[in-house]
Amino acid sequence: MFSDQAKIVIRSGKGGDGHVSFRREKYVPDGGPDGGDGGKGGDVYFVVDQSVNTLAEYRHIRKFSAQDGEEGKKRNCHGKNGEDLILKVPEGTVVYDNEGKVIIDMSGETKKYKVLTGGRGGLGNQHFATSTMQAPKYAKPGGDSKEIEVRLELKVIADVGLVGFPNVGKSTFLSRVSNANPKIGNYHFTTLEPMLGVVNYEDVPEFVIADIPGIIEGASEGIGLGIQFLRHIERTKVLVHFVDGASVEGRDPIADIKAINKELREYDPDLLRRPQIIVANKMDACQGDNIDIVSKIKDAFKEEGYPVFGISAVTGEGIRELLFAIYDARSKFPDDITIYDSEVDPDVTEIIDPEIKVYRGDDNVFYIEGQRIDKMLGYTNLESEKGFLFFQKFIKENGIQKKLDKLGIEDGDTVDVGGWLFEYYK
Ligand SMILES: Nc1nc2c(ncn2[C@@H]2O[C@H](COP(=O)(O)OP(=O)(O)OP(=O)(O)O)[C@@H](O)[C@H]2O)c(=O)[nH]1
Ligand SMILES: [Mg+2]
Repeated sequence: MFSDQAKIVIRSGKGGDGHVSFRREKYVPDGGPDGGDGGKGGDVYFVVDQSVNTLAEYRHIRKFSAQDGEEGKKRNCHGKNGEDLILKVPEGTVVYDNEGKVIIDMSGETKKYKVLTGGRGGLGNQHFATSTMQAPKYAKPGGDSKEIEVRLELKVIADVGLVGFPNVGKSTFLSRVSNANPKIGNYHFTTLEPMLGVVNYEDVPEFVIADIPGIIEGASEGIGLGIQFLRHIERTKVLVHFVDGASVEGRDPIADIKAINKELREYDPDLLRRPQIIVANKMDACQGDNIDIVSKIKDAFKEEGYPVFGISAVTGEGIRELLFAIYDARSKFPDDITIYDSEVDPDVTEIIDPEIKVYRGDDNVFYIEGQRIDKMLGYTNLESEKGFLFFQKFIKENGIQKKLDKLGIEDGDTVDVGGWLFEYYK
C-alpha cells in the first residue's frame, strides 16, 4: 500500500439549537423568555504540518468529524461551541472533491485552510420577545453540519526528481548524497514509495531530491508499478535521468533513455520540456564497449542537448560535479512551483433555484429577489410567528442563508426580501 492518496469523509459540527425556556422566580408568575443560544458547530481545517510526510494516517480511518455545538440552556446560558477539527497533512497535498475538482492545494503560501464551516448556534427564545409577542415559544435551530467526501493526493515538492529503470542505482545515489536512508537492493522495484532527501554533500548547496520507484516500458499502461508515482515529480524543476552505464543486466542505456522518455511524454509532455540531466551510473563497473558510454550517449542525444555525466554511486566518482550541475540547472528555474487553483468551495451551498438572486447592494443592504421569493411572500404572513418560522426555513433550505453568510452578513444588517425590510439576526 502506498500512502500518497487517501479518500476520506469529513464533517463539520452541527450548531447547537437555541433553547426555549422562561424565567421561574418566586412571586413572578410569568417570567420572560430566558432560553440561551446554542453553541457553534466546529469547523474543519486542513493544516500543513512539517512533521507529517505521508497521508498514511488517512488510510485507516475513513471519517473525521468536528464536534457539534451544545444546545442553549436555561437562564440565558450559551451552549458550548463544538471543537474544530484540524487535519494535518504534508505540504504538497492537493484536496479534491468527489468529482475530481480541486478544493485546495496545500502548497506555497497556503498553510491552513478552512474547508467546512460548522453550523451556527441557534438563538434562544430570549431574542424573540417583542412588544406583541412577549412569550415566544420559538427558538432558532442550530445550523446544519455538512458532510462531504474528499480525495487527498500528495504531490511531493522537490527540486529534483530521479527517474530511470529499476536497479540502475537511483536510491544508492540518494543515500550517498543526502540525509535519506532508502532501501537498496540488487533486484527490481526495491523502491516502492517515493522518498525525499535533502542534499548534504561536501560543499554542495542544499536542495531536495525525490527518488521515485523505477519505471519500465509500458508503465503508462500500468506495467510494473505504473507511472502513478510520476505525480511526485510533476512539480520538480529538474529531472535527473539515471541509466546503468555498465549494462550490468545487458541493457542498452541509449534505448533505455528513449523508452523512459516515451513514458514520461505519455504521462505529461511538459515533463520533457524541463531540464533533464542524464547520468550514466556504475562507471566503476564499465568494461569494453561501455567505457566511453558517456560520449556515446551525448552523441545519441545531440539534438536534445542533454548534459551527460558518468558517475559511480558506489565509489563517489563524478558525484560532486554532477550535484553542482543539478544545482545550477535548478537555480535557473524560477522559484515558483505549480500551485493548483481552487475550482470549488464545498462550504458554499449552491442556491437551489437559479432564479433567486442574493447580493449585497452598494447601500450595504442584502437583497434577496426573484419570482419564487415574490410567490413565497404572497402566501406567507411574515408578521405571524408561524409565517416567520416558515420564512426562516425557506431561507435556510434554499441555500440563501449560506449565501448571506458568504457575503459577510452580520447581526443588525438590513435585508431586503422582495421589498420587505428586516434587521438580520442569526
Ligand atoms: N557497481 C556498482 N553498483 C551499483 C552502483 N550504484 C548502485 N549499484 C548497485 O545496483 C543495485 C541497485 O541499486 P538501487 O540503488 O537499489 O537501484 P534503484 O535504481 O534505486 O532500483 P529500484 O528501486 O528497484 O528502482 C544495488 O545492488 C547497488 O549496490 C554503482 O555505482 N556501481
Ligand atoms: Mg530504488
